[in-house]
Amino acid sequence: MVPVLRARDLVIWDTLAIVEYLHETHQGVWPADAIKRARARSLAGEIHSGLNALRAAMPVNTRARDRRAVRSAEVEADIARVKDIWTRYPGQDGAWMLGGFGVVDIMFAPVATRFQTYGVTLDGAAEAYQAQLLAHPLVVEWLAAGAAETDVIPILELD
Ligand SMILES: N[C@@H](CCC(=O)N[C@@H](CS)C(=O)NCC(=O)O)C(=O)O
Repeated sequence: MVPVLRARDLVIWDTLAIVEYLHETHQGVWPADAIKRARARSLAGEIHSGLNALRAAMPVNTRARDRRAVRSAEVEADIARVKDIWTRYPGQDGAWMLGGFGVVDIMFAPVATRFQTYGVTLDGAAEAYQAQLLAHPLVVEWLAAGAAETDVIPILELD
């Protein structure tokens, strides 16, 4: 499974374990302020272990467009929750989710690409945040790496 971080002899195979390792070895991974850090960890937790209907119905497929996902009531509720988060947090304290660009923004990037893939439209602050996230240099680099892949995973190719 991905993601995996290999750091010398160390292999770390869980997203939050990777983030915590990076936090212990680098500056600026989580917000410096304890309250913002707690909020950031709560939001990251929603991606790691929440928004389950959205994640199941809309597998990440960054190269695809105009794909149709079944939008059950549970999926719509998850989409509404993402819209709420993207309307409420960015801009409160700088352009990104909780101050500087960080873990929470990175963890929501695969949601931004899902909305592109499955034609989920946004408006207002949520739309602006999605566009800004998709234009971040690290996200652009990640999407370019995906575009260069030639493998296709059939179960992720919804019509
Ligand atoms: N707890 C793990 C879950 C990782 C996970 O589910 N990875 C998925 C993609 S997001 C994967 O690699 N799926 C490939 C597979 O199931 O074969 C984490 O958050 O890092």
